[in-house]
Amino acid sequence: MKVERSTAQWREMDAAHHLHPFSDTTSLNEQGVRMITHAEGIYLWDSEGNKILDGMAGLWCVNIGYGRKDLADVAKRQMEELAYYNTFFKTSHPAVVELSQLLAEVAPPGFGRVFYTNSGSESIDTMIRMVRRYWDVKGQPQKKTLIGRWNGYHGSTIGGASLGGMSYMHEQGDLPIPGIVHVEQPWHYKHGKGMTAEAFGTLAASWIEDKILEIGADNIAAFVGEPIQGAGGVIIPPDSYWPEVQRICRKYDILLVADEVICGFGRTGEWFGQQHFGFTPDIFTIAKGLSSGYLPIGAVLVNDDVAATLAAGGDFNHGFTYSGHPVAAAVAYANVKALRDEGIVAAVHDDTGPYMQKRWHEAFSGFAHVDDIRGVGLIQAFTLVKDKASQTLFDNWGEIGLMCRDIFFQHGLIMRACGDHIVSAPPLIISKAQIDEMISTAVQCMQIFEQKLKERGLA
Ligand code: PXG
Repeated sequence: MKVERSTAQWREMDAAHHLHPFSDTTSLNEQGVRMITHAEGIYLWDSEGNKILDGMAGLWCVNIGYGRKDLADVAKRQMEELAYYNTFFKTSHPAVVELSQLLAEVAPPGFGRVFYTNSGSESIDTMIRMVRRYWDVKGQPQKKTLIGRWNGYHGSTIGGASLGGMSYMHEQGDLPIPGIVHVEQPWHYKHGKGMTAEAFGTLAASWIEDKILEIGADNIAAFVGEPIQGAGGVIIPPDSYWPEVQRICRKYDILLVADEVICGFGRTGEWFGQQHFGFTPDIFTIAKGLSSGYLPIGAVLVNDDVAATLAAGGDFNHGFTYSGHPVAAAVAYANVKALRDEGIVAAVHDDTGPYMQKRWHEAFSGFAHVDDIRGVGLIQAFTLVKDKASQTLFDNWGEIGLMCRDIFFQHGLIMRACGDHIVSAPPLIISKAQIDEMISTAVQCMQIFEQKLKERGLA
């Protein structure tokens, strides 16, 4: 957008008129926003000309990297040809049909059908309505309750925020809605002290079984989880967890839903997180990497049983004006095709993913206040701790994380603090040299951070 104003003018206008997501408007407006004006590859530039390495791929979404002219061309052509038409009343269009077939190709076998939304949150709400409809059609309408996890994140709509396990979201607006319950997350470091990873994974899965037995399998519709919890701080469950969760869901005839909004489209080095962990859900939700964030689009993929059951029920009274929007679908198609045909997902699996994990572990293991260093593919994290030997976390969860995050930001590197977890998920096109650059800046920042901890008497 070519509008020439000064940073100060933009800040003033933003403060006057723009309500930001997940922000304290008063303190944000006092500090003033950073204006991001353009981007290329893995880098952003702000209105003062500063170059920033985006270690978060936007919000875990710009998998293909910024500035792809071919995607812009596709959008322009599609807008000129068919800017919009709906798919409600016995019509379809080439862009959405082509994308649906391509998704069936890249998805694990058996996921041949897709329902479109405009975001991850809408995908979650769509999924909630789908699983409840599924059990209605199956003649078991009492199977209505969904199980989510504490510290899971499934979006901001009323359904998504309810299913997620963020208590600070539940506090605002009387959530969760009825019919949604939570179990503890599979965070080994905190909840499985002294246990082997394998034993802890099995234990964490058993909490789901406990909840099923408490509420009654006849009342449970589905268990829903992110293969790796993203916004919760990159919580990577032990390998024993997901196969055991699958076994439990099958045993009690409960649908298994994977929320692949962050893990999907190559983040773990596989196309979907479920493939990394070796489990097969009945339904999975996607968004973000589907279009690499170039346009808003999300979807829900269902297996043949769910598809057939929904079909047997006749009308499924659900949909959005922009379900399968032609421009978003055309851009998503070009994006997914490029992720596949340019070998971008394969490179994360074979090359840059393993390299990042090696460098990440080596670089941070020497810091006195860094522990639980972890990662898969191009999603990684560590946790800031008060004392490594006793595995003690800092008081006031999140305060130290923000201090650390701000140091990265001041030094031209974006990583996120999720509480005191420092997380990163760069664009999948990041090269090994760029990984080196990212790690070297991060190490410098961590040295400054540990010095600051000392100055403040926290270390
Ligand atoms: N599921 C998962 C697993 C997500 O990560 C959503 C659903 C909702 O998607 P939409 O498109 O409605 O935002 C998400 C979104 C963060 C952060 O701070 C993470 C998300 C969104 C905003 C911020 O880490 N994830």
